[in-house]
Amino acid sequence: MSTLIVIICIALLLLIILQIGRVRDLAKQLRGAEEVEARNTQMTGIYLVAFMVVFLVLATASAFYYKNMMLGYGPNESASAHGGRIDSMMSITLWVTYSVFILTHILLFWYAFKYRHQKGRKAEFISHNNTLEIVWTGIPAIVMTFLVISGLDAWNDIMGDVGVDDNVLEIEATGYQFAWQMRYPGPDGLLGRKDFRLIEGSNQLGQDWTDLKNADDVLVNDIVLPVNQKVRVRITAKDVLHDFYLPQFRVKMDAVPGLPTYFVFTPTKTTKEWRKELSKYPEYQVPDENDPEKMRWETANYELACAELCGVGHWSMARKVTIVEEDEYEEWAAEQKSFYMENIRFTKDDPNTGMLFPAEIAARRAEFNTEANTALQTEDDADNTLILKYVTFETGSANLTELSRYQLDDAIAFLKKNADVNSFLKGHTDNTGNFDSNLSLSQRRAESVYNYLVKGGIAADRLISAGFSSTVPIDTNETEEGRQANRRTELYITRDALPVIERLSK
Ligand SMILES: [Cu+2]
Repeated sequence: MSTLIVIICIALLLLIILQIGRVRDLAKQLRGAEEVEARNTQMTGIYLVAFMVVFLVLATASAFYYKNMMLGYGPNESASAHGGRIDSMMSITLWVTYSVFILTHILLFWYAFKYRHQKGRKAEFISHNNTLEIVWTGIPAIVMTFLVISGLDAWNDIMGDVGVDDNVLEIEATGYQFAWQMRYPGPDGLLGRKDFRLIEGSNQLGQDWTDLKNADDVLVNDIVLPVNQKVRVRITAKDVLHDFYLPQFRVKMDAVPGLPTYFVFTPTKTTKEWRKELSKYPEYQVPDENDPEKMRWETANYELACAELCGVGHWSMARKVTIVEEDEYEEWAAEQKSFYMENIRFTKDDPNTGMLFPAEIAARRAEFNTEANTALQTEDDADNTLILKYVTFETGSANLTELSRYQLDDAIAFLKKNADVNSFLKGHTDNTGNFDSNLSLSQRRAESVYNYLVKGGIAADRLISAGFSSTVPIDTNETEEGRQANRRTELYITRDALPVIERLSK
């Protein structure tokens, strides 16, 4: 229906134009063609000049009216150290093109009026004019040179990498369909090695766990950064092209599978400061659509987006970016958990089970000392049995594993510090296999620990050891977990005399 109306309107319009033409022809015949023609050209010239004035005024006014939507103006001021430079280049280019736009349009319309057809006036014939050629080639060339050179200079500055001595926080962004995976370096400040061949269900980034720099790396979805800190973002992608885009920071770089890129920038405004600035603008003084209790400026967040049309879920790649003060950042960083420690450590994927990290050694020591001191504090000695859960043996033998020494060293240190404490080492097994061989094994294992302590400088008269085979289970022997709990070495500590051992036998 509406199409029909439009077609009819166009037909009527054409008809009107046709009729006007006819009226003019008639008028010409009546008044003399030349006079009518002269008047017409004059009127056309005047109309053109009037149109020029209205057009240029409206164009300028609308630019001012919408200036808060332009880069670098109003709420769109940049929030990074280099961003102002990009904005000022945009601004300079805008002013240059605007001046040329105004000038050329004034000339265009004014000349159309000034050089309109007039009776008896003849056009001047100019074959060539060197001055004009120089002016209209020279001026644009100079302006372009200025724009291009200052642009190149800014480009080199902004796209440059970090120096050797720079204090830089390096993080990593990996784009995939359809999200960003952010990786932080953890307390060591270094990102661990990656290899795409290691990517699997439990290792989405392909981190190489044999590289210990990976051990404290943190994986998060949203970005948190300290203000005024130089940040280097390693940018990469797992599947298709994405683009790491932080609009408010003027950061934009393609994320290309197989080709690592980077961007170095320094955020200069915290989210809080930015929100405060936004609160000055009417467009932010309206209730937020998603949270009508609050104003738009109160809920505004910096964002990370994907600026490459990468597939159907492209829109969902937006992530929150929060810029905070240095101490707030430290607090946040301290709360983050290492992906490796939480998900990989001591699982089948962990290649480092043969060693302990300093933090683990310290934690186990603290745990042991707390347990031992608590046990000694109570009058009753019945609860003085400590399970040495990190003391383990090679399968079927009494040879201590490499990692057992940490807890045994803790025990030695504890006994040295508490010289009045005696201890009884007890070996236990589960109920699989022959009772006698279990008894012998449990005795030899307890002795192994005994020997280690004596070697470590604990007087032999403060120690006794015995094996109990499977006679003292602390868990069921029906499950593997239960049996594992039953296979154990215990350290009984007391300030009293040690009991006389009744050796178990058949
Ligand atoms: Cu994308």
